[in-house]
Amino acid sequence: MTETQQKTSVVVLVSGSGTNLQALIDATANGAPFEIRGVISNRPGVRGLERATTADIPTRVIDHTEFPDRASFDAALAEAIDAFTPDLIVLAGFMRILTQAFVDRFAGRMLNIHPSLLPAFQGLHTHRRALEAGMREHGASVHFVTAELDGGPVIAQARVAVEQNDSESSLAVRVLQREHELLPKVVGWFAGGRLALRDERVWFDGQALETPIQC
Ligand code: NHR
Ligand code: GAR
Repeated sequence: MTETQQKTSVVVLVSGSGTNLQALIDATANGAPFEIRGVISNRPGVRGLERATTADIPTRVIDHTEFPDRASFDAALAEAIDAFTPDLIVLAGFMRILTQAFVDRFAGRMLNIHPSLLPAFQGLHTHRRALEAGMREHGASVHFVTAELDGGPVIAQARVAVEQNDSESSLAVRVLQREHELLPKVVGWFAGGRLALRDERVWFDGQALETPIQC
């Protein structure tokens, strides 16, 4: 990237502690090819908002409980995002299901990090469900967001071995550590122009991915 080129601008959506947001902030402080233009939370007062403020990143709260339905919440969220004119939207621990209209508006430029080896364990409580299913391997995935919940094409995954004595929280901690490497890496690829969503597939360096990249 030359000096005169703008960095890829990112808006991060959070709902909670924001440790994945922190990993992105730390990456930008270490020369990553993207900048975080804004952080938006659907919940007031969460740690993710504090992390943004500490890093001098503008924040917005769009509290979903103040809207009568998903469509009106999503319209307000889209407006808040557009005010930052980002190249990319990253869902980092964002906990609201998004409508088809919202997803279509940002098609091909919205990523989510999900705490499972997709397509296994879409939805919530993934660590508990992986343990209950007796999985020996678990992990996290970054995918393009489509209307199908956690069903968009997967870009990359990080795998974690499940230990005999793992609890939901011990497993979550190890997966989260890997998320913190995985997410900045994939966002960096997008910023470098290496990633695209086309024909419902992930393209990486000009080739359609057959399987997710293993990180
Ligand atoms: N929206 C669409 N259209 N497609 C995806 O792939 C999405 C999405 C919105 C969020 C993140 C996802 C995850 O990684 C995500 C992917 C929330 C729920 C959920 O059930 C499920 C999956 C994800 C995020 N949310 C409840 C709801 O009614 C609320 C739960 C809560 O507030 O705690 O929206 O796991
Ligand atoms: C992460 O494990 C993320 O993958 C997961 O929530 C955690 C958020 O942590 N996301 C979801 O479950 C989305 N429904 P963080 O707020 O510390 O980044």
